[in-house]
Amino acid sequence: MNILLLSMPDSFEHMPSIAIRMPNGGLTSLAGNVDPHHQVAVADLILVQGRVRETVTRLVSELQPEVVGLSIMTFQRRSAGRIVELVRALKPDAKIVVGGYDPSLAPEAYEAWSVDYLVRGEGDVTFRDLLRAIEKGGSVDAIPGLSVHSANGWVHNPVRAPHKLEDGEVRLPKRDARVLKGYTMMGRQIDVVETSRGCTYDCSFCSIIEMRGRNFFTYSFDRVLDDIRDARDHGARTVFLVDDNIMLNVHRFEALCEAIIAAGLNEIDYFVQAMTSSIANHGEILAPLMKRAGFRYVFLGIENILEGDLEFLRASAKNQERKNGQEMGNATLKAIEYLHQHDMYVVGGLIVGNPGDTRESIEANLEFARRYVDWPYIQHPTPYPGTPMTKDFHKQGLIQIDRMEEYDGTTAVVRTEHLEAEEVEFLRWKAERWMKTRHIPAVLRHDPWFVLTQTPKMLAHTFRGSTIRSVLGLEDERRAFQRYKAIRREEREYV
Ligand code: B12
Ligand code: SF4
Repeated sequence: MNILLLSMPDSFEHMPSIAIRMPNGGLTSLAGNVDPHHQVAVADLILVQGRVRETVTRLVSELQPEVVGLSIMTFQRRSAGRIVELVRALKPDAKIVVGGYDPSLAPEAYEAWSVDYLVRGEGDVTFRDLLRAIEKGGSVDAIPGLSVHSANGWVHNPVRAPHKLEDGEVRLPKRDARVLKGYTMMGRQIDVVETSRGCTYDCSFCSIIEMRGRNFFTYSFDRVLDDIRDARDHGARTVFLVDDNIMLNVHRFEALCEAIIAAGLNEIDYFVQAMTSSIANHGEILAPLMKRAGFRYVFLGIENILEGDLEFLRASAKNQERKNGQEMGNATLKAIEYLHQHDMYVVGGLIVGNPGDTRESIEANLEFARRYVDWPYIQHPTPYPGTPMTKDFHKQGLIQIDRMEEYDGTTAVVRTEHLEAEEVEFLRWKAERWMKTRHIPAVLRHDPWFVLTQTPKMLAHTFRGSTIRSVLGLEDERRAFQRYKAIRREEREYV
């Protein structure tokens, strides 16, 4: 069968598509796990953000897919709905399947859509089984993890247990299935690689636990190294390790760094998401090893520098520094110190706008980011479907916006007990633009051509809505912020 898999075009403030366009790892994993006789095409629509309709129309007409699959995050739901309508109009007999975080966590939102199947949780085996059933005209009743749109409404089959990755059940992703080009991380081709799935923490804002429960499964190093080689052979010079929590087993992560070095794969730049506690508590050994293995950017889930906010986010434990088993306090500064000592850059993940936040507590976090992080990745708490945080926000009546396309993490959709959502966003927006400019010299040293050719566009993006007058203080910055909000609203019309 011909199969077309699409990831959505929507991006958010910290991933401007001028500079960062990453492949969707889920879709290439699906492509690698279907039976080999199928023709699978993967199209990451982030690569054609300004030409979505034309591209989908062309692909459907060229490939004549019998099955079309869409991978959807919550803030991409509206675009996904429009793409489903387009595909339905172009090829009414195609079976349409939706999967990923949003369909898994909010299946009820898809009930009225013109889609045939919804895959909940990991899709590698569920999708393979579904294709087998469609091809043979067999029953889909016994496929765990699948929801089926029948004449009498939706039937939700039982959940599928998370895949045990060590046993080879999940095969390598198939990068050859990609039909669009242009993946980049500031001028260098980027790819994504998984080494594990899952996490055993339960931060209140994170969708991962609702998606798959609290568990942690790992791929063998042989498989991981093969995957990195495959990414490199397909042109990648930067690899993002997309594990939910790669630092959960620090000793395994150390061994992974050693394995990358031994395999000579350390000429690649690596980007990873890390827990501050792991880096702070093991930094002496870990940080120099990471540097040798090629790690360049480390996204630190700092979340917040204030204890009260960390408690609300249920993120205190993963931000705890320990010595000889004793709790020593917040691990953040220690972790940053280790990374900086070894010339790695800190992408500072902070969440501001929590229920108890005042102007002063938000400013304290912004000041921290200004002083210590190399690239700010400051977000607002966002009530994604099914998370404990969402329940809290509903209970407290703090949700101000329910338009899902605005749930992108940098649009404040909830208020605090003291500040309106829009005020929270204004504070972040005002501070963060300037922080981003400070990283230009570091990128210039690494990727001079990218900086020389793309800086005007990048600055125009970062400062969109601002004018010379507003930058010089001759115009109220709130007016510039309102212009930014209006531009952002227009940008969201991807389809
Ligand atoms: C890597 C990652 C990113 C990367 C790369 C994204 C990319 N291009 O793939 C970057 C850094 C860019 C990113 C950014 C964002 N991300 Co992100 N990201 C992740 C992360 C860590 C891993 C995702 C991954 O690759 N997993 C590995 C693959 C194999 O698994 P998978 O994608 O889940 O796919 C499987 C199933 O979902 C299913 N499936 C998926 N699609 C489909 C489609 C079909 C048809 C079928 C059948 C099955 C299926 O089968 C796949 C194979 O088993 C997750 C999870 C986490 N712990 O934080 C968050 C996560 C997905 N991101 C999230 C969010 C919110 C964002 C942002 C909006 C803001 C942010 N928090 O940073 C931005 C927006 C991105 C943008 N487009 O601009 C949320 C999504 C929540 C939600 N309910 O939608 C998550 C869950 C994190 C969280 N906060 O809880 N992200
Ligand atoms: S540690 Fe990371 S992956 Fe695990 S629950 Fe918290 S935010 Fe999610």
